[in-house]
Amino acid sequence: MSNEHFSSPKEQAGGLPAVASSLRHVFGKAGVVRGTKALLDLNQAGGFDCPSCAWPDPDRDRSHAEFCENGAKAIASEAMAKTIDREFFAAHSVAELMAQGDAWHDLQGRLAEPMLLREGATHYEPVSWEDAFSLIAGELRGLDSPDEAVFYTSGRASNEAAFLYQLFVRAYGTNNLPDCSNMCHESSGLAMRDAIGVGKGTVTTEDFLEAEVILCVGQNPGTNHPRMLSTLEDAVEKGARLVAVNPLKEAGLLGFAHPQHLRGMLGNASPLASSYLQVKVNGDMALFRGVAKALVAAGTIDHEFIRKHGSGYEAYRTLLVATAWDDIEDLSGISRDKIEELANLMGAGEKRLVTCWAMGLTQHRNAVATIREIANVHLLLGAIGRPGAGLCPVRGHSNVQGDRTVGIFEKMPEWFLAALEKQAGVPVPRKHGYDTVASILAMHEGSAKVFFALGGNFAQATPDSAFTAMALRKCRLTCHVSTKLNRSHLIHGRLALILPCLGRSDEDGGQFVSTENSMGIVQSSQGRLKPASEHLLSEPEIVARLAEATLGDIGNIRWRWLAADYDRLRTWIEAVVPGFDRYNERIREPGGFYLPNAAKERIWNTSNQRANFSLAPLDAFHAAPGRLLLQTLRSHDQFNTTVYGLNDRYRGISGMRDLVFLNPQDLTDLGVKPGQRIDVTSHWSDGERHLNGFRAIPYEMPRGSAAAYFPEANVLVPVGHVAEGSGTPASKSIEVSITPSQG
Ligand SMILES: Nc1nc2c(c(=O)[nH]1)N[C@H]1C(S)=C(S)[C@@H](COP(=O)(O)OP(=O)(O)OC[C@H]3O[C@@H](n4cnc5c(=O)[nH]c(N)nc54)[C@H](O)[C@@H]3O)O[C@H]1N2
Ligand SMILES: Nc1nc2c(c(=O)[nH]1)N[C@H]1C(S)=C(S)[C@@H](COP(=O)(O)OP(=O)(O)OC[C@H]3O[C@@H](n4cnc5c(=O)[nH]c(N)nc54)[C@H](O)[C@@H]3O)O[C@H]1N2
Ligand SMILES: [Mo]
Repeated sequence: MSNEHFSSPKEQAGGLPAVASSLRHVFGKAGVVRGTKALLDLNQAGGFDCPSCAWPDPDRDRSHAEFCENGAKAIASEAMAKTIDREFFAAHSVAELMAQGDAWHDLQGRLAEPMLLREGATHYEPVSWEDAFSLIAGELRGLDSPDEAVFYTSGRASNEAAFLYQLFVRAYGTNNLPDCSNMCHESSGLAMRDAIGVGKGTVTTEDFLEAEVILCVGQNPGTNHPRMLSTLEDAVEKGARLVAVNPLKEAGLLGFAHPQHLRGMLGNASPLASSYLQVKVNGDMALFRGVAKALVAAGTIDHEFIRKHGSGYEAYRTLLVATAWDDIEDLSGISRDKIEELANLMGAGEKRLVTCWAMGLTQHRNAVATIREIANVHLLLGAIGRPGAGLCPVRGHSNVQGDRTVGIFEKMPEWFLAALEKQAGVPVPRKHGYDTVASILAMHEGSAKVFFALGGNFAQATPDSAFTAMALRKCRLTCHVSTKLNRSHLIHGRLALILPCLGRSDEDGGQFVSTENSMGIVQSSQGRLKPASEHLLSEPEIVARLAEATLGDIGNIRWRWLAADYDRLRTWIEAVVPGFDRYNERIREPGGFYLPNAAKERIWNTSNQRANFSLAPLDAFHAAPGRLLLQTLRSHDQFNTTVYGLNDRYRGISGMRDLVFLNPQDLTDLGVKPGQRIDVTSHWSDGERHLNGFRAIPYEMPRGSAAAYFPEANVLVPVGHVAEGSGTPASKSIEVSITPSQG
């Protein structure tokens, strides 16, 4: 096709092309009137929270258009007036739908009525809500143990929906509550809880403006958190030095032309990163250990902080001394000079350092150890719990952090379970549940038989696509609460159900919900668009009716009464989760409220009540000679598994997703020409996995590395290859070999 091509990557993000792209998506899909209404309400006090990412809105001075290009795409996709109903499903068999691509699925429109796929049927058929709930309830009650059911959550569910959902699941009798966070920031949460006693970031946007140095590690904000670029631009203007750590040159880290400021519209970009370290894939642990070694050698550390708050410093110092620079340089791919330069920058001045990171760190085998190494550097500098300094894991889904806060976790701590039990007046199980990977394994071996999902696209988002598909197909029932058609509806169990729900931008009987962003701010979100179909139910109502059908009212729980008024749900959250005092009152204040964060106050809720250095052996994931290390990443035209289009503008890609980025010299050594088709094989202890006929695209990145788009490349990710401790699929360290395609 003539519109498929690749060219040089861009050196800045934003600008007029971003505005043009926003408008094309919004007006093209949602229509001019719905599109304009949605955009005007987006991220405004009293409006709805953007479903695209978890970056916070400015505390004050919200512009009339507080959205970004990719937020606009998310809204355009959700606010589509076009619907898919019984006629659509009668016209297209499941097999036909399976043959279509993810972008086509998204274009078909909003799911409009509950649909059932009977055993052996080729087509989905309509079903009433009542019958749908009694069918699921029957299946759930028919299991030998509640632990034979799995209840997945994706991070768009509101606090209210998520709280009610976990209450139902636990009252039913299991902690099998895997969520997208298992594949996302689980490694960050675990590392931070052990180091500083909270699993969340410790900074606010104000801290960015006071920082001297900001590190952006393993993150592509130009595409995935575009509103973060305006915060970075402001910080750089105020004098902060931004250092990017990324194997790939990403346009959004190089420069930013603010699409809502005249200067930016005219294409005048502000330079962002003052230095760009093209670390080897998975070389970050070595890089940060090198920084720590240099800081300790130079003596530019905060002795008082370490003495007063730290634990394990002496042993860590011994470890640093014993680590050879040769190993650090070899594993990180960054020279000692450059590492010392970075350490000098951090150790100078008042050590106001903010470190941000995302999936480039969390999805590796040693992810937890890598993030602990970053925490070590912050502890050396005392760069935590004071203005302009702290740790900032940049969350993905818009309410993934809130879902965790209100109980979506397969191993919630005892204090939460005890408080929930007391409030609900029903026993709550204590045995830990399955996380995402454990759920796949359990379904595959037949010990989990019902799969229920509150949002998301489990079949596409999870690793090892063929293995996971087999796991889902073994289930007695797969059931999805969804807004849009996706592949998880098509890779189904013996019976399958699609339960269509309201989205963020939809009017919900005048009620509002609440979400928590990446910085621990809880805010209200109220949609105002007329729902795409009269048959849609809100997520809380779906959960309540299912719970009622399955369990009836029990203990203190009157399901439908609770869900009928979200203030009641918030009262329950307040009773169970600390930090939500006067929830109903404070959520009505413009901008919402901050949840408490002990580490910000230098209170360490760790086992020893101190901030802990970690002492992990230095390592990096190695590919065998002749093989490469492949990472899976997002293009500019997708939200996770929702594919909006086939371009990746900043990386110079048009009209295609079936590609692998490679270092130009590696391409030559492989005997492959730019654009030529290649076969990719991943290697793991249990055998090989294949992705054939993709195109080789030259890109500036360290030798020996490769990158391909998620979800297509998930076929290559072995289900057993996970981050140690957190269980997050290591989908950014896949060992592969590449050969020219045959034929
Ligand atoms: N438009 C849009 N917005 C989104 C999403 C989306 O799909 N589309 N997804 C949302 C979600 S759920 C999430 S979690 C976030 C994801 O946000 P990101 O983490 O930015 O997403 P990825 O595309 O996975 O990008 C990973 C980045 O890490 C780099 N990287 C890979 N391996 C390494 C490594 O070993 N070391 C270092 N230093 N860097 C590495 C890659 O080159 C890439 O720049 O975005 C959220 N926002
Ligand atoms: N190889 C590889 N795999 C990855 C990643 C990677 O970088 N590489 N990233 C991982 C990460 S960070 C994440 S977070 C996961 C994402 O995993 P998921 O959260 O499971 O996937 P999404 O693509 O975000 O889910 C999209 C679907 O959610 C539904 N949806 C959208 N809005 C709503 C709503 O308001 N309510 C309901 N009920 N449904 C809604 C729509 O039907 C849509 O099709 O993928 C992970 N998988
Ligand atoms: Mo994520």
